[in-house]
Amino acid sequence: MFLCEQSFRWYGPSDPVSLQDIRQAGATGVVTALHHIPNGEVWTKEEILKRKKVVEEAGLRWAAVESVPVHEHIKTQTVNFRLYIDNYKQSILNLGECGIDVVTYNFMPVLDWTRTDLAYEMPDGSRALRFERAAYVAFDLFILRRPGAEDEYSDEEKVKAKARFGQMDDAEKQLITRNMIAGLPGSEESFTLQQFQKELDRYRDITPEKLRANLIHFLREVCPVAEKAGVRLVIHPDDPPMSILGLPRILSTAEDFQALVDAVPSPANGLCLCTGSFGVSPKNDLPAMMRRFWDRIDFVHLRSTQRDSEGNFHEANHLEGDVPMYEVMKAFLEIQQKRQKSIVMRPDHGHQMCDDLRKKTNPGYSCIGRLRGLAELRGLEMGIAQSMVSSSTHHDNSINTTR
Ligand code: DNO
Repeated sequence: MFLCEQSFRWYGPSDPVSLQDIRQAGATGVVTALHHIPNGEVWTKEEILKRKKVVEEAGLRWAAVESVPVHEHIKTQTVNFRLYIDNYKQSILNLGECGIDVVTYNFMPVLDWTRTDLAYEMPDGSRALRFERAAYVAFDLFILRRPGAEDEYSDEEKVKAKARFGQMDDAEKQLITRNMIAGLPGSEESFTLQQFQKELDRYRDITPEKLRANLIHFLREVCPVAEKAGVRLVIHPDDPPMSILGLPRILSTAEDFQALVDAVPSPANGLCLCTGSFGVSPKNDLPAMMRRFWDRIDFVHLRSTQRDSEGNFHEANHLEGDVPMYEVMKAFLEIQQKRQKSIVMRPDHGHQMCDDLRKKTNPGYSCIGRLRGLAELRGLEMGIAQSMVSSSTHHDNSINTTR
């Protein structure tokens, strides 16, 4: 039976979580990126092999890249974007030649993932990442003061945001600014308010249709190279799955990914199914998406979120919240049997808890919370796998695993 390849994200040698920690969490794979290489430059074989060696010397496998970032000029098709596409192709070829065959990327303009609060206290004292709608609207209207923003919110939202802003002291205003635009781990970019407004201005004329066309152009250029290199590109969905600060976002639903497949049917055009990102929208049926895109999913992020009727959400424990993790895992196991291969999975994010509360950690990427997540997910997988085996044979009901 094919079970998932359990992996852990690692930000590289400066990550406070060590490769040994990752091994002790029970992961066999590492998901990492060469964050020290400036966005847009080629990842040389030398640099790739250096990282690969470090990972392998720790007894682990470099299972997926997350991410080779897509330069903003590619997304907007401005200035020297052709050079950046050529560089991207070269990085993919180099990764393929070094034996790395899953590459994650995203096409979210300017900002990667976004939260208002990185230390939301849960009833058990652990800390979670949270998106608070009123604080977000308050940031947009009264801190960023984005031109035209008032037209995008309802009167009720504006009243709530005003009240929320009134409660903020200077420290909170600075904190929310930092959280929103100074770059969460892995985002590759960070901005001041002035720089950020400039970035927004560059997108003034970029509609969602235009952004999608630019993504399709990028995929038409890069997928043939990826195919040759034996690499699958997997796009990470928008997090959260909606437009942020007026910026277009085009990978928030199943139909968004379908549009990419229709335009670029290349087998190299894949999906990173991030249940926490897609799961914020009640419209996304995650087990159905897993089954629908079964042959294009080569990387899975497992995480849950808890939303409320006001548009707030926080990150729940991995087996709680709105993501139906049992059904997701069942579908995940099914597609791996159908594909006859193991697919890389990582427990996404995790609460800051226990000892980690007293340490400096990367938001969402502390060790113990993810270790808890992985342990729970592994147990869930084992239970489902065992019952799948037991119901399919009367004689041998042990799991003969292949990873
Ligand atoms: C956040 C991550 C994202 C992701 C990128 C992929 O925790 O899931 O930063 O790595 O969007 O390109």
